[in-house]
Amino acid sequence: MKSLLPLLLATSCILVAADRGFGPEAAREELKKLQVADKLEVTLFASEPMLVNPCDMDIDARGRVWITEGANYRKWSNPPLRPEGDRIVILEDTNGDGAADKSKTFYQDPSINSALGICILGNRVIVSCSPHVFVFTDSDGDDKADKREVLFTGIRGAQHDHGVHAFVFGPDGKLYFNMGNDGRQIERPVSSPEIPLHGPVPKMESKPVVDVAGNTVTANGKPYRQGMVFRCNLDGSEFETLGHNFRNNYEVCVDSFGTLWQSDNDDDGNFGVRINYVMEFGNFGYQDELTGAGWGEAWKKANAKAKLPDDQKWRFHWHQDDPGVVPNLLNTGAGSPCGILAYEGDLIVKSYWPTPIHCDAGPRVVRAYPVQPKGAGYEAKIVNILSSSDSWFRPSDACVAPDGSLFVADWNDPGVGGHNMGDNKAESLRGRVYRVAPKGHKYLVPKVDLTSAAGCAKALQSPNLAARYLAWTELHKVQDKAEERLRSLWTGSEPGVESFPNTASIIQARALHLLARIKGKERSYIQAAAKHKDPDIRLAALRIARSLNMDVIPLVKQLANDFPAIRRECSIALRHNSSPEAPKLWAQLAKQHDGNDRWYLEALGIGMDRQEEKFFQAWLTEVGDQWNTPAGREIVWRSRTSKTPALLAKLVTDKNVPEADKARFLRALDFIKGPEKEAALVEIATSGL
Ligand SMILES: [Ca+2]
Ligand SMILES: [Ca+2]
Ligand SMILES: [Ca+2]
Ligand SMILES: [Ca+2]
Repeated sequence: MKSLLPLLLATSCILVAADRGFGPEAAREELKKLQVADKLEVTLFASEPMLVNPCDMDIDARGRVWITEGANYRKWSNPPLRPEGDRIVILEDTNGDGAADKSKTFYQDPSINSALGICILGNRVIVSCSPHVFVFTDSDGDDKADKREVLFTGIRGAQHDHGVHAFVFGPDGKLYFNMGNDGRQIERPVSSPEIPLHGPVPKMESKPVVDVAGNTVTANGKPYRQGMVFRCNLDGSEFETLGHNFRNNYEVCVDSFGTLWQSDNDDDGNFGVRINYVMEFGNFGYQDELTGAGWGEAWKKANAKAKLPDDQKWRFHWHQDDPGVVPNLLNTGAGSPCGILAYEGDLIVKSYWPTPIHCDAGPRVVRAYPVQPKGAGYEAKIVNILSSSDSWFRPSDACVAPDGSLFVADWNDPGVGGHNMGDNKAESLRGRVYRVAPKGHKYLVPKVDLTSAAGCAKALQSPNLAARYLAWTELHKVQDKAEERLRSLWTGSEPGVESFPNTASIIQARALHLLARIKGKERSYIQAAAKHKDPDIRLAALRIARSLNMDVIPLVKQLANDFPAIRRECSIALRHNSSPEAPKLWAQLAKQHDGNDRWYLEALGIGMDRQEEKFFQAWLTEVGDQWNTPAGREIVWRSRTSKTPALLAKLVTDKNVPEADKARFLRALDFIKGPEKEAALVEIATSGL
């Protein structure tokens, strides 16, 4: 669901809509057009009229599918196709045949028309619907909401695909979510967050969110721009901006090591859809960082001398050649990226790694992106899981069920949303949910038992996030009473671990997050994790220490000569760290830059934020007159200090530096202000070049 060319397509297909079948029988017929990856099978879990127009989906620990509907999407909300408002429905398979046979309405109200996000946390449900993020509570367990609260408000992008998106529960007990570039700002209520269960949201006093870095979270270039991604506590406190300058980053997912994955949509028609590893606190380059100019300007400038091939456009679209921009993980061409998840089960993809699985409603495909580390970053492949020759197949979201099977919601429309829908007759709105699993794999959902540590430990191993939330919360609550059981997961001796042979470290990481949050034991578990044989566990150790506001200096010292990805995380841990040892440690990390690893260079840049002068000087002191090496030149290019302009001027006026590199060094000067820069410009101008 995202703005796209199919607007045209949608209009031309409206005529066809009338001839199309409607209801379960038509859905079963269209199911035959779906193509699924080898050894897997796709079945129909639910169809209209049980649900229509699924905007977003979550699956609870009992394997029930929750859907936010979008019958009242855009112009169809005024007057609404459904005057009572859009619904949140719960679809349940009560007899284990793999198809829903029961549909309940959890909540219905115009205030959740076309809600783009739903997240089930026990008896609480977080619903993202610009301008608000609501928390609904079912106090008596009858599957009907009893209480409505406002967690965040003041977000722009109401009835827009680029507003606020779904929340997910992280392995650290925190919430992660994002908003596209129409969200722009976020506020929190000042007084009681509770409002009447139904009806328009009453006017409430609110104030802008200021994040942990001290920045007001507003897309005004000071410093944030465009789409952003966030982390906060369950109550919305300790709010962090983890990345910015996306266009329409549709959903974020986080794996058990705490690594974030996201998709982002291009300016439609420019073949620039991308998948990102979200390096924390990075700028992802949709607009010019300095001026906020659109990417077209950079593209025009680049083409002024000679026309560049179109397949180079993405570099300019995401300002990939500017210092201070984190590289893309994957470019996937044209599309309309929607829901994403970090798959950590063993039914769909056999991987030693958490695998992002993602819906792209444009090319009508659900893909897995198996990821491998590469230097301080990652590389990924593309594996198609589900696609269709039916032009109405529009995968809007994917979720993993407690048995590890993959559920896919299908908006079902000739277009991808983007302010339009061709399926727009109230009496015949369509929407589907499919289940993908190995052939013949029955939909059996293990019962979650939270009354014992053993039951919780089992649920913590579930591939399903709602089950993990329940387990995490209970295990965290009982603290050291669960330590023994968590230790056996941590050391790999828990029987359950054997059923996830490929994901042993994933389970260990989940246990670690809890062990390191047992009061008084934090340090000893983080220490053990920092010495662990799996680099991702060492990486998690640094992240947990940061999350607990511990002194990270001893850890950085310990890990400062480790693999590039760990050193990347060391640099990020030094960001805004005021220890007198930080500059020297950063210099130690900088000296290990190989000159080619852009991920590493950007991590160094993030680490030196607000302390550029001190950190850069520490590096200069160490390297002395040996700064002018391939790696040293990159560090100069990325730095923004009073010492930088003179060094850049040296490079630009050096006859041995190739012309293309000179252009890069000149561009780097744009990011620096002050008299040193002016002096450098004069030097370059008078050098006779
Ligand atoms: Ca059934
Ligand atoms: Ca209730
Ligand atoms: Ca989702
Ligand atoms: Ca539809």
